[in-house]
Amino acid sequence: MVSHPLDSLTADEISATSALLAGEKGIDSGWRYASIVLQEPPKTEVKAWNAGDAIVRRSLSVLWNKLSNDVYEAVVNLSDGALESWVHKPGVTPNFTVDEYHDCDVELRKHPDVRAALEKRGVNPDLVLFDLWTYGNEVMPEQWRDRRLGWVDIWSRASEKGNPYAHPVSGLKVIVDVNSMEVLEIDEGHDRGLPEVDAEYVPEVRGLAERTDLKPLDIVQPEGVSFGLDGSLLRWQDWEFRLGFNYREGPVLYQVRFKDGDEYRDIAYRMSLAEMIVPYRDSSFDHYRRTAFDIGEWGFGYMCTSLELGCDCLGEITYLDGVLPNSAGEPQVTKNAICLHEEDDAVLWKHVDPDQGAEVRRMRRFVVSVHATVANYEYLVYWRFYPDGNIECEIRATGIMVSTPMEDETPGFATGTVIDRRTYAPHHQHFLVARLDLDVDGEENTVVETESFAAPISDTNPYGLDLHTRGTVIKSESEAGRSYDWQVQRGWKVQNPNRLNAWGNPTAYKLAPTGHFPAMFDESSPILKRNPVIGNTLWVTRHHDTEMWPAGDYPTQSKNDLGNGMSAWIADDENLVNDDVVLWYVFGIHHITRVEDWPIMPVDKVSFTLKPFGFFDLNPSMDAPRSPAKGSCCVGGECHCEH
Ligand SMILES: [Cu+2]
Repeated sequence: MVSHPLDSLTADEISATSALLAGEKGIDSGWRYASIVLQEPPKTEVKAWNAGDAIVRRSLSVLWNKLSNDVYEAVVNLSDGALESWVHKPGVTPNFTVDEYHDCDVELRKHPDVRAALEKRGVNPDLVLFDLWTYGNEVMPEQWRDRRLGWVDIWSRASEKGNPYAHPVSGLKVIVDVNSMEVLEIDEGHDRGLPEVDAEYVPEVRGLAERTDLKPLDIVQPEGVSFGLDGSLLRWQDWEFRLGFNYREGPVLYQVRFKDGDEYRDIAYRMSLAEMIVPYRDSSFDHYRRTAFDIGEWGFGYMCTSLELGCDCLGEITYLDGVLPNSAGEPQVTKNAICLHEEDDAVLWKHVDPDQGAEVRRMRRFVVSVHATVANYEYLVYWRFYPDGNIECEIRATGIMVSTPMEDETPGFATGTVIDRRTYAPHHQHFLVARLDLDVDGEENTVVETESFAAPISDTNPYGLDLHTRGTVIKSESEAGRSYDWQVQRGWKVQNPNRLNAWGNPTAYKLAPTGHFPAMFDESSPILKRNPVIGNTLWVTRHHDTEMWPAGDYPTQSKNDLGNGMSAWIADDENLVNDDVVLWYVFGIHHITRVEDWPIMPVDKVSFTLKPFGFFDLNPSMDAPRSPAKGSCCVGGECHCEH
């Protein structure tokens, strides 16, 4: 049931879209769908919409003809059952699909030349995994630049139940036309064999006994949960937001508000992860093509997997299914793709008065989470809401690192770390770009770059103690790209200059930068042309409904972001003062590989936080309830502690 204009497409709406396109345009098995997604109504329309108003539903499809490789964007009006637009998009390559990944594996598995190349190296073709990757334009072979081109990495497991990413078949890649699944080239370099590595992570395969000294730890909420979900609308404590899910971003948080007294106050219109770029920082034969744009090239939502109670999420969980199309345009349901739950997070606030005793409140947080498996890696995404007004986005990366055999037992390795016998793991970076369409008390906002500095010693500052702050308004898009500076504790406040708090200052939310690292690329590197966004910590743009993907609408096989990406958006130098602004925060993991990340990587965590900064007139969690003390010594200020 659709009850709001921002509700994600239902299975029926996906089916209706492909059925209509089959009828109107003869779309059949000679085509593939890259995506079918809700065509979100313009922000102005959504904001003007009231419960009970009519909802006009539209889908946006991207599809291509496998024979001609011609790409089309189709907008279907689902309310009228009409095709509203059908636009040819020359010169672009849509995202790759999960179906192509699987089809490629099936085709290569039976391809005689591929099998022969593996057997020549003593690799059992029945124990390999064919890992299809997309190309950046700069590394595509010249003669195939007009094709839908994939390159395939080959991995061998030691046994049927062994780690599929245990042994890279180093020095052997297959180049495939992904439309026809024709093998264009078997690219053969060196053969370094399969070193004897300690790669197994499943206890039974390792022959390892699991430890037995852990007692059960369970989370129970005997009276149920304290949140409510009404359609896509989530309410918990003072928070309210809508939840969406699509093939590209995975979860999307819409219309995030906080109830302050009787007023629901706007904080954000839309928040999501808009791109992820993982360049491997190693130009050798095995790795020079490895520059993954996992969101734009593959789709984060497509990679989301089903979650298991007790393993992935602990406690009283509400699960939501992910409903997405396959490449035939049929709906596919990922059961339990999104986990919603409350968590205990230690202490929210506390003070011990020697006379009156302790006042302490537990921090409870509300979490929206998904897990995506992107080939060898997993990304776990947590959007967390706190009673003090904080919003946190945390990413955990785990899974299996890409490894590579070396020619000899070199102890040090320039572009990676030696992690096993004659094996290194190349250094790489995981850049994430969060799209944060903040609306602090409405759309008219100004971004102020804040810094701290020591005031010089003077008559009024004789001990040099004075610490001052300064703020610089980011005036227009020619100033869009901002870098981090640890020395001045730089941060960014999104202020509403039209609304003052009780103490006379503009209400604001602050982006406290963490998890950022410099891109460390030569200025002329092709990856920076494809995605210049990674060259800065933060970008600020004026809101446009069409400006969604910082590396461009179609980053697969792209040369640059000039079509509809960051460089194009900021070229017109639009005003950013007292206007509707969007923040693009670049963060992630600078992964200098570790031995301890092998054979499976314990989660690496990065996060950033949006904090109220004068948004409220005081701590908004003053009404947090006392937790009933359990068999403890202090209750309601009275302590009877036995020592
Ligand atoms: Cu990594």
